[in-house]
Amino acid sequence: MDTTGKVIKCRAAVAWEPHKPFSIEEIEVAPPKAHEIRIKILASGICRSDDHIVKGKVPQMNFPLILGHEAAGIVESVGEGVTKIKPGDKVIPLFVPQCGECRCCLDPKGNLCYKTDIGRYSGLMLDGTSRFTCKGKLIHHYITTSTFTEYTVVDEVAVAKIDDNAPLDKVCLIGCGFSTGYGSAVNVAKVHRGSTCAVFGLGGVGLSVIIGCKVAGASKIIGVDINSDKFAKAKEVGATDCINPKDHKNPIHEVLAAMTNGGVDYSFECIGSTDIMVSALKSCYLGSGTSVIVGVAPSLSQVSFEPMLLLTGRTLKGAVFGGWKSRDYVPKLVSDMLANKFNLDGLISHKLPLEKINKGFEMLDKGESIRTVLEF
Ligand code: COD
Ligand code: ZN
Repeated sequence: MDTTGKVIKCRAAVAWEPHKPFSIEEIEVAPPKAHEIRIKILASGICRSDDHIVKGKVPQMNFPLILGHEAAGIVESVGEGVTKIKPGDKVIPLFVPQCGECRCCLDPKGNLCYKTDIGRYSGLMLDGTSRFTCKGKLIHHYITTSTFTEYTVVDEVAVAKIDDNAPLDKVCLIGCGFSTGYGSAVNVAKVHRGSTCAVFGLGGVGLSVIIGCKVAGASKIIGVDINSDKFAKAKEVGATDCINPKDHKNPIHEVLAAMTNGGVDYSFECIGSTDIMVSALKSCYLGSGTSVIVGVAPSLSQVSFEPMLLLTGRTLKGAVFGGWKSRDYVPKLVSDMLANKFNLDGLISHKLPLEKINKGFEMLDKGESIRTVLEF
């Protein structure tokens, strides 16, 4: 049945209010307006930042809403004026859009886009309205994506067309966690061949940083986590050593300095803790070490450290989405995966149907899963 131009009724996991489990509902998804694309979502990963919203850690967020931002699907229909993407194309929705026109998009160095809804949190399409309703109520969108639903509508600037051969249950991770970690290593830090690296936090994002360090040719990659159960997987994807701060009396930057002739070339904070951000900075070596903030700390928190750490040649950096300009690079990352430049299998620990979404979040909470991919 051709659904083009019609309202689609489908299942979605709706977050009605913070601190409540998701409820699976029948929703209505309006057709795409001009420069919008309606997508049938086939796989969506459960990411830590979705969990932050559920836990009410982003107070500006408008409820009810449909979360999910790490996904892949197939285009169902396109609105007027969409020329480069057509029904049947495989796509990844983008939580950092690329309009191609704003100051950031025109700057070859940055990857943010002024069209992003991160920070503004309107929960609406770029035209200021929503395409979702449920039981007669308006349901908000989430950071230009909303993927815990069988169908979603996304602005054209927030969609990347990918290779027809891409396995959607894997490449969904390129929509957030993988690209964030991998790009932090190869793009933001620019890890060089033969270098030493320390990765703090061995969740899906930290593991993706390790994959990036390995692809870049680092000779020593040290994983740091307070949960030693995370070490086996870290070694499987490329860590050469793993350390647990709980097993050491000395501060962790001293332990790392002893292992690396005075400090690592590159360190990565993949936890979201301001204390660890300082540890990571102290862990990189005097002269030219670089530390990259990857984790998102609680809003309004502050980091404080001795300026001498920077004066003596260290660099502190950060970026969202691994510094990738999304529409330009997501298709390339998918092609690199298909060419076996890296492998995402190790990052997916569980697969569940959409109905089991609450179970997926529970496992994330307990540290039992790396990435759970919901399949529709
Ligand atoms: N010392 C060492 N390890 C620790 C500590 C500590 N003090 N505290 C926690 N850890 C470990 C945990 O045991 C766990 O293994 C790991 O740190 C964290 O992993 P996860 O599974 O909770 O989380 P990830 O890897 O999926 O993501 C972590 C981030 C903090 C990077 C993530 O939440 C985040 O902020 N990412 C996104 C950045 C971004 O661009 N966001 C926008 C959309 S997502
Ligand atoms: Zn832009």
